[in-house]
Amino acid sequence: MKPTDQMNIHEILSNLENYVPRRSGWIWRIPESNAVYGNYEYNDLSTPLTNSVPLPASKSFHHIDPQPIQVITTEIASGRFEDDIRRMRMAAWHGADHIMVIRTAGQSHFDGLIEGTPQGVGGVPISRKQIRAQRKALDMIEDEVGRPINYHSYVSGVAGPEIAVMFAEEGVNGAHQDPQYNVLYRNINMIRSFVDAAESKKIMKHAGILQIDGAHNANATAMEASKVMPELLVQHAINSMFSVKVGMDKNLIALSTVPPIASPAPDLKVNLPYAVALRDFFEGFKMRAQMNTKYMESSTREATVTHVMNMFISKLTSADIQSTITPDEGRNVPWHMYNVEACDTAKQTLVGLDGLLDIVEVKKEGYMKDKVREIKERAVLFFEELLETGGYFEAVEKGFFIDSGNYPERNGDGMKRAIHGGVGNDSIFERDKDYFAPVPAHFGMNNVAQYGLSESENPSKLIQGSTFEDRKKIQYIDELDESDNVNVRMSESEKYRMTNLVKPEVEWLADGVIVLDMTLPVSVKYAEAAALEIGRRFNLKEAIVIHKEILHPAEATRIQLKGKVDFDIDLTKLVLEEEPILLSDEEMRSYVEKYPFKIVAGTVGEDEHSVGLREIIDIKHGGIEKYGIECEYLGTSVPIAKLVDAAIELNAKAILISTIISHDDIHYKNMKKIHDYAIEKGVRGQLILIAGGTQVSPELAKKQGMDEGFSRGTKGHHVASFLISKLKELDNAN
Ligand code: Z98
Repeated sequence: MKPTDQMNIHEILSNLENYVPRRSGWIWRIPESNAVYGNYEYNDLSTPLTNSVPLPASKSFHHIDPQPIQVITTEIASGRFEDDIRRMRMAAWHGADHIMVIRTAGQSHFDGLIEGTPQGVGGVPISRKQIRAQRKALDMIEDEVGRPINYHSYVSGVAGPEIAVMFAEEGVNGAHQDPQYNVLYRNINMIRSFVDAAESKKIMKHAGILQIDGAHNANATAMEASKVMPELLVQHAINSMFSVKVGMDKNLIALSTVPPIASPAPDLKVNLPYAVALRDFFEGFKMRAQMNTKYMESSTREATVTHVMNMFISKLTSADIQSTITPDEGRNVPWHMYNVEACDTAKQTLVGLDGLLDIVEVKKEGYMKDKVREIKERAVLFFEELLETGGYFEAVEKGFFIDSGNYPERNGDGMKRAIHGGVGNDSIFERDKDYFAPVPAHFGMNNVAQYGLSESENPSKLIQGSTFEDRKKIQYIDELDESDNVNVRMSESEKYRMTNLVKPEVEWLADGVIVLDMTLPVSVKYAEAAALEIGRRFNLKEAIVIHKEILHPAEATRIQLKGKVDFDIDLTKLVLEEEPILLSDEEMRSYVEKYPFKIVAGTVGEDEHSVGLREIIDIKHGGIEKYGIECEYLGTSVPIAKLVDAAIELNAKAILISTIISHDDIHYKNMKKIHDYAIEKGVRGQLILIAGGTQVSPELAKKQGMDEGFSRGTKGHHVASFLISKLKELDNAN
């Protein structure tokens, strides 16, 4: 795959039945010791990428792209796995190496695997074909970025063990697995869920799959998330210890932790002691830190600040995986650009906080000590009461969990589930004495002795290998539904796939979605209606307001409006502007240092508009002075002759003239005048003449005798690049 080429999804889908994932198991980032990038030494980096998109500001730091040590997660959930593949590639280039694919709504209740590739709602239907295609794509993407990419989805619901087997077969590297999730959030029978979990965990262990638990869901569902802190610790404890007992390594057991509250509450005062208490209790386990989404509204700015605040805690408490949920959760629009932005926010923050723990220390006395102890005590008391009640099942039946009281306070609004209730009730049977499963990863009693095998032997050898050892035994089923499948979807958008036609896209190829961002000088009530009317006049289809922000109750409202355009753009019909050749800052500085030169400048004719020209000259906004070019500014409304005479007297190499006024083409007339006067004086050959201004067309300026013209949007960098390139050209010519 070439970095300059788009991914060919057809190619990924072809010959899938024979594709063998190249590896299984989770891979952590590799630390980079003694990392030096540009002028800086770093303490907590991982090895760099071979292909990536650095942060925008890296341009001022020799284009470096240091990668933090934390694994970075992005959640992908568009409903069309084929379009998500392209999003995965973008995210990987921005530093994501944990791609979490959210499942379609309702899949938890499917009692078995599904086949084919139907379209999903709020996520993709997890199927073998979908998983295999995405893992295949990620195998290619990880070659491209030069870093292993962990692929992740969910081992939950009534088909948990079946999914775990499929994940092990298909090289999935991480999964959420926590029976409490089934019980509390999906009303799946608790006995069934715990039995299934034992089986699933055993399989995940066999395949080296990292497990993430489900405690974060209590943050999201609790009435007040700070009140469930004791319960969160209890939930983590139950799932972690269960996993350890099944045989998983602590190194592959991750706790899903979310800071419970968000600003304007005092974020750090609550979230930091909680994070410290968690680390104290669960030493040796891994932490997957996720941002707080409970209090997230549709403001991307607010969500980003919460994300950054949360990452400060991650860095202070050494989280291992940093999840990046985007404001999409707030407004339910899974967009490519927000995946990319959130990955950049994580990278920027974590790299920016490099070395934090070598600089500051979290206090172990006073407020922190008291608060951490209080959280731990509440959690221990909660657990003690749970045991006294008879255990987890009885406690759930009594509504211990997701209660909005701060334990030991209880408000009686917890989520009660009956031990003998829920989906899949009464579906667990005791194994017969001669029960035998010819598989290498199996929980509990397996009567291998009856076939003359010892405990240490792999029972699957009796069937010449299970699907884990012999891939030929895996049943690959392609599409089952004729109308709801990837081939049909792709044929509908084929016109836009790697062709010269383009439509805007935020979610699916050629969905045509764009966002208009506007400020309306009225109250929110009118602003919303006015924005929709603007959408109509823009001919936007399905326009809806996705964000409104009061700038002042009466003065103004900011609105973001989303809608679809129904036209496309033919790339072959576009007139592309020639890219200016820009020299690097270093190259320009070293040239001027070696060959210092001067320029003279002024606005000409009767033009008093000096701002543009000063921006081009003054160092303040990156003008040409910055590179060491000496500038003699002669002021405004300078006569043409004065500029040329000054240039001769000062031995300047160039004259910069500027005009905004363009009545009667006065700007072009002045250009011609200065060119002619320079000829008359016999200096045109040794002077570079440049004209700038908002109404200047470079082509027309050149027609009037200028060496170059610059229009709107010009920066000092452009002018300096031109000047120095031209001087080099003249030097070479002489
Ligand atoms: C995350 N932001 O992944 P359904 N098990 C657990 C979960 O947390 C989830 C599922 C299963 C979240 C995304 N989490 C939502 C512990 C979902 C998914 O029933 O298929 O939706 O299960 O961190």
